[in-house]
Amino acid sequence: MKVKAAVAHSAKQPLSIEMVDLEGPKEGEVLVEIKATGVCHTDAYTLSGADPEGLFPTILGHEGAGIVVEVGSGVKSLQKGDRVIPLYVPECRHCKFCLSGKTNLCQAIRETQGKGVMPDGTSRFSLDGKMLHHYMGTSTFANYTVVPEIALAKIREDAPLEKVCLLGCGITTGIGAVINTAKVQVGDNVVVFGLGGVGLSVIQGAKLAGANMIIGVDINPNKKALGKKLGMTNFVNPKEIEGDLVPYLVNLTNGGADFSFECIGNVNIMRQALECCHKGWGTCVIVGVAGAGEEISTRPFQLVTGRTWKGTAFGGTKGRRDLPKIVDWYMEGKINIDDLITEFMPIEDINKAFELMHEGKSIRSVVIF
Ligand code: NAD
Ligand code: AHE
Ligand code: ZN
Repeated sequence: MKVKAAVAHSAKQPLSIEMVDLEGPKEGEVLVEIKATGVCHTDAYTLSGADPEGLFPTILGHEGAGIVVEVGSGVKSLQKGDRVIPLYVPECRHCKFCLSGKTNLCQAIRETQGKGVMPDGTSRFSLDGKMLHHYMGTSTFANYTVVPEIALAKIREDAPLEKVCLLGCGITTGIGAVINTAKVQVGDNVVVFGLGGVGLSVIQGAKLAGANMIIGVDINPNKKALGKKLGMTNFVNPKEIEGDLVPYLVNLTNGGADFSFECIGNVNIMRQALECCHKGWGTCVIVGVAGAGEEISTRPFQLVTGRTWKGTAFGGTKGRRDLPKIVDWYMEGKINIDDLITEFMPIEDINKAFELMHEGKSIRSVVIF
């Protein structure tokens, strides 16, 4: 079938709206009509050319929601009409990783996903007879996409897809980083670096967890108001303080953060995020995605003296198990999605979403098909 997609022909070029060819679902696959998709910083990161797994031409997008149109042979858990959120971290429930109970990082299809193809090694998308790569196993910048059954979370019918699409990445990642990865406890002091869709959701997660101080750090002063609304207790603009940021934060938290979260993707800030943690027990959670070839460093003494560096993908969330519950939280008013949406737009305007992100003028743009 012909579908409308925003095609990334090569790195650093604007997306091009095209009618592309999409093959139907094969065994274990599902055809989904995407109704809405958010634009995450990771889409911009891959488009920038900094992603070692960035393959072109491709159809980006990994923060979508839609409706099942057709299921391939062998698909048992989904049927036509089901509301779904595509998962870039699938949940096969059979692999060593799924069965470990220690991680959400299902590896059943990770290799082919990283190569931009479906589990059978081929792509369902093409343009003028030339193969287009899938992206993160989801490719939600198209009004129809094909996704493996194990990479779809079925959600309740009454959830507004133009809102809950953001649970496909940024909001779930931020809240999950706090609850699943850090396991923040009542009374903890938390520092969040970068107040985009992810960092602001760390703030909401920290508030839900009962944190004491929730300190937001961002160089964009316009992030302060929404941070405060979501539960931030202190805002720090590194450009406005006197002296170095790390001692400033250690002093502000009376010894250091119990937990810090890097939600930018900047390796220099990752170091500051570790070093502002409390001696003896503070933990820094890396959420931001850094470019190819970049590395983090610190004095090993920082670790010897009890600080921990860890990371999180999709906030440690097992999508098929957890997303229905997180959608319920939204429907019950426990988490805020609406205030993080700064723009709705048609797919024809998707390049504007990237511009707004780079100009610091958006939190999340949502494309509605
Ligand atoms: P975003 O662009 O919306 O937000 C980034 C924020 O960081 C902005 O508010 C910006 O002003 C701020 N910032 C930039 N440089 C800064 C600096 N030097 N000091 C302080 N603040 C600074 O991005 P997002 O969509 O919220 O994503 C954040 C990061 O998380 C990205 O790297 C993204 O790729 C990554 N991410 C990771 C996961 C995961 O599963 N690990 C999931 C989603 C996103
Ligand atoms: N392809 C990059 C890594 C990108 C990355 O870290 N992706 C995160 C999700 S970001 C969502 O906005 C993730 O889930 N990683 C786990 C995984 O298995 O990819 C690279 O550096 O190669
Ligand atoms: Zn994302």
